[in-house]
This record gives sequence, C-alpha cells and structure tokens, in this order.
Amino acid sequence: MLAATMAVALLALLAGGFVAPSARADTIPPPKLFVTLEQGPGGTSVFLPTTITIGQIPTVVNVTVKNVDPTAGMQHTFTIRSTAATPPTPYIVNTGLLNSGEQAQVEFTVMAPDRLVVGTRNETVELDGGLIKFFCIPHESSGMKGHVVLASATTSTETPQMGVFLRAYWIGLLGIAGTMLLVAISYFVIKGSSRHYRDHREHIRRGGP
Ligand SMILES: [Cu+2]
Repeated sequence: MLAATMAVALLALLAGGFVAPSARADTIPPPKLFVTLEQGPGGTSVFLPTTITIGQIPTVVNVTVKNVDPTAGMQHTFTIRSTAATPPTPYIVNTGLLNSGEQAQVEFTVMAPDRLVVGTRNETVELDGGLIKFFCIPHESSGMKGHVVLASATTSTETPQMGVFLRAYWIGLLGIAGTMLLVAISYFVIKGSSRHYRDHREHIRRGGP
C-alpha cells in the first residue's frame, strides 16, 4: 500500500514536471522573417520573387515592397484579401497604391495555413492553390500575384511544436507507467518464488510473523 501511494505521488510529481515546460514553451514568441519584394521589374507587372517561404507556423512576416517599375505613373500594391464574414476592410494586408520608385513595409503573422493576424484582426484569407495569396490590386486580373509557402508541407492546423511536446509528454508518461508495471510484476514474481512464503510452517518455526 505504501509502495502504491509512493508510486502515485511520484507519477503526479513527474506529470507536473512535464506539463510545466510545455506551458512555458507556448509563450515563446514566433520567429520574424524579413523579406523584400520588387514590383514591376523591367516594366512587367509581376512580383519578384513570387513566393515568400516561411519555416514554421506561426511566423511574423515583415515585407518591404519596392515599386521598381520604370514605367512612369505605373502603380502597384501588395495586398492580401480577407475571407472573414464581415471584415473591417476587404483587405487584411494592403500597402495602398505605390508609385514608381516608392516603397512600403507591411507586417502580418501567419497563424495557420489560411489565417493571418494583423494587429487586432485575426481572419481567414484568400487562398490560391491551397496557399495564401498576395496580389496587386490594379493588376490582379492580369495575374500579378504570389504565394506564402510553408517550407515543411504540414497539412495540420496544429502548431508543430505543440505536437512534439504532447507526443514527448505521452511517451514519457507511458515510459513511467511501463517501468512501474515491471517493478510491480517483479515484486510479485520474487515474492511468489520466495521460500519463506512457500513453507509457512517453517517460517513460523523460525519466529517469523
Ligand atoms: Cu501592379
């Protein structure tokens, strides 16, 4: 009975120890990625590059957009469309119109493969081929667009670190439970094979309880 109580206490202690670090890990701020995109290089209505590759979710993405279009008066934007039911504005990310030679900076956090956080806004966004789509408002119809790509092709909306920590937690608990089960089995096997308990009369004769 004492052994069982101690085992339970030990298990509770270890479980507590496993929970605490994972709770702290959740508060680690996401990494920040700085990227620079050109608009209209060589007078063509395209982004260069056309993909923003992030290593994990969540990631804070800071984009510097430069309109390098040599065509006088050619305006471009860097825009991401919200698909929320009633968004405050249709675009959750938007530089507004940039004239040739101008640049702007926008920042957003990729929270899920289809969700961004910008300030107090947390909304689903337009996808293109399953990827977050950014585009230029005046040239969307002529195909001036690009994508935010997750380097590791994860389809789960659960954050990767969370999965790893939960798995490690359960593997740890199962390991402890397995070890204690083996100890209990060993205890009964040794007890059962002990001569003292096989021959009780001899045990009493020797003055045992
Ligand atoms: Cu454009």
